[in-house]
Amino acid sequence: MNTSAMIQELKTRLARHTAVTVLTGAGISADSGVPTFRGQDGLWNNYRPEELASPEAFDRDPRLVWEWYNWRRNLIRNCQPNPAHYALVDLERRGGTFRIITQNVDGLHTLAGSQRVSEIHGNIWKVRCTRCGRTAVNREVPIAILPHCSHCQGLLRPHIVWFGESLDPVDLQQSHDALRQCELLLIIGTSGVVYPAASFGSVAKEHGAFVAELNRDPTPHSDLVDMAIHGSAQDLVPQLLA
Ligand code: BV8
Ligand code: ZN
Repeated sequence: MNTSAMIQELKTRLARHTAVTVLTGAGISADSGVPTFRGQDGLWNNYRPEELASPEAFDRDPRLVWEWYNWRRNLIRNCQPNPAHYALVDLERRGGTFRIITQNVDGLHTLAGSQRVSEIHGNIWKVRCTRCGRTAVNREVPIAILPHCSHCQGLLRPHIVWFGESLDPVDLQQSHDALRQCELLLIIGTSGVVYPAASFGSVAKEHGAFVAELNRDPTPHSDLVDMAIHGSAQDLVPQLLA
């Protein structure tokens, strides 16, 4: 099936189905100028993830980790949602059961206006106290290094799920409910290598959903999903609603 025939089939399914779940990754924000993690120009090409995105790295050198997050906060604050983010806002407004599960920490889905969003890897604009656990929104760029909690003076860390850390149980529950309930799962712009999100396509499929992947490049899941469409998210996603 060629791309336009696949888009047409997805449009028909979207019009018919009342339970839709969307899993997004860095690829949906790439067109907004947020660097992806892997592949050419990926963030991880210059930095080893375990050196920066892990609790061990933060224990060893919190200053280095905060400098990396400051650099990313500075990049992301100038980025705006793109047509793919806005198309998902329109999709939610059509009504029915809907949830976006995003691995992105940039906050662009909510900035675009999406309501039902589970940010399963956290949010770069939130901080959390390593002593008392309080979370807060903090949009300072650069954030003072090293930032401290106004309640207990504990060291603040990014409110982000690092490698080796568990996801928030509420986010996990919302995600699993959405994967079990949906008739259609759209997987947009993720390389599908980071767990547990990498297993979400199979979970939805086991529960009977039609699973479609929209990605610029093939992924390890392209042969397992019901449909894989290649192209940029900002071109493809709006076409589904046109
Ligand atoms: C956990 C935070 C329980 C940093 C991130 C061995 C086997 C299986 C699992 C494991 C294992 N060893 C360790 C694990 C567990 C580990 C894991 O999955 N590791 C992998 C790498 C093997 N997972 C965890 O630790 C998770 N927790 O499992 O808890 C537990 C606890 C302890 C011990 C065991 C289990 C926590 C994972 C959280 C990781 N946090 N980031 C930060 O953001 O500051 S990961 C990082 O990757 C980002 O969050 C990112 O969201 C995520 C996924 O990446 P993608 O979004 O997919 O981005 P990527 O660049 O890879 O791909 C972009 C895609 O877009 C590409 O396909 C590209 O082609 C496409 N694209 C590009 N441009 C476009 C486009 N598509 C469309 N349009 C475009 N324009
Ligand atoms: Zn505190």
